[in-house]
Amino acid sequence: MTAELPRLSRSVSPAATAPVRIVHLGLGAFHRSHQAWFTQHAGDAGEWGIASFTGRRPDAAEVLAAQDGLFTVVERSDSGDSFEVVGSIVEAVDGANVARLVELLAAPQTAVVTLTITEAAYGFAADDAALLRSAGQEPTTPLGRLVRGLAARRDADAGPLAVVSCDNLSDNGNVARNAVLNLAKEVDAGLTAWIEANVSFVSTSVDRITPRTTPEDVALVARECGYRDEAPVVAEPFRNWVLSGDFPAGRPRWEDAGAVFVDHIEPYENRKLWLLNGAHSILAYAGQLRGHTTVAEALADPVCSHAVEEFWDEASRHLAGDDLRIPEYRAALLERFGNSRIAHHLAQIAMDASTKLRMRAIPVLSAERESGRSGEGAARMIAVWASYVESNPGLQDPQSVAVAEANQLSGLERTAALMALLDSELARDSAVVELVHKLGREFAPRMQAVAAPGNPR
Ligand code: CS2
Repeated sequence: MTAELPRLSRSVSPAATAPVRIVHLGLGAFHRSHQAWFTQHAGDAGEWGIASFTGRRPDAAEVLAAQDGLFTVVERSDSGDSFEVVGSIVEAVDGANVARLVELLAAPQTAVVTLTITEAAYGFAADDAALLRSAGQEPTTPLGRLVRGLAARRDADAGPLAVVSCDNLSDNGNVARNAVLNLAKEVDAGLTAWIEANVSFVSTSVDRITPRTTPEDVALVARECGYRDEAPVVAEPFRNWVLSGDFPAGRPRWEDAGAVFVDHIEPYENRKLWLLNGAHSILAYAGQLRGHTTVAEALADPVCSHAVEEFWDEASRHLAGDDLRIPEYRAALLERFGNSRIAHHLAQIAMDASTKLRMRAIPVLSAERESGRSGEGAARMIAVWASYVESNPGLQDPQSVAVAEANQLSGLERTAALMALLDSELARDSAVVELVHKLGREFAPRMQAVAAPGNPR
């Protein structure tokens, strides 16, 4: 029955093809439910097409290219689903096609580069630095490829542009700037000067819960929409985008779609990273240790929800400003997490812990200790991770070798070695290590959890 349906395409669902003015690196579900959705809903959407490049594998580009870049956003609320075809991605490209990236970045009409490359991809990649030095070889990481493209833009004298990081990192614009400048040095000294003068790095806080798409979602879209979409994306109704920085070559009117432009982004970033993402990380490890699979299931367990509330009380003390509306934000989060129709898998959140906890637990733990308190709520986030990796040593992590080495140790030594992957100073503080260790024992593994699947982005 499904096989007889027409495949989604621009003839099945007529959508104008806007000219490419945005290049995206990291074509995945979140990019499609967030930046592509906001671009579609900008008042001037007709002028802004996205060319979106995959990361490590070509698959997502192949599936999307076969349907002219179109895909369905399934907006899943407590009460039901609604369906919308998004057409802002006008070109879906294999990330390994660096020649196409270079061509687009050298084009003057390209004005914005957005990134969802995962938190871990902002570290320095020595291999890529070497590839950038050699003219005949192409870099393999997203930022290496971006630097190649920026060099081409300089050579073509194609003018300034904005790079917009949409990854869950605090100060992500500056982190992106530093990472790009470090790699650009490998090409030539003139490139760093050109980037400093011509490329604006915009910081953003992004938010929309986007669980992995399942075969059931694909079947649902076929049934409800009457076409075959091999790449629908499921998302909660809530979405948020806060941006801070310049767009020297222009940008879509994302504010028409609800995006907010601010001068100082840090309080918004911290509110989202600590309250939403921090709670996610607690639920990911504590929840799986206690036998749960999804965010909604874990939150319904009083042991887990208590751990979240305690962490939120600590974090909230360091979130200043009335317009942050912390009580309302917390209440809204409980509702969003409790949406049981969204099967947001804890295993999806658990990956890349060493990068995530550095952003989600450490700032709150440090701030609490500086204020003379124990920081037990934040320490528990680290403790449940430490317990989790004891029984799941294969958890994907950019520092997996160091995690495995720490796992060879035992007791306080092991806890200190894991802490050192997050913050070397706190790892030397024996009171903190003892606290984390003690809290971890309360969540000692009771079950063998399954290995985490690959990264959905
Ligand atoms: C999650 C985020 O996987 C994770 O680490 O905490 O992907 C989270 O769902 C998004 O940031 C929500 O906007």
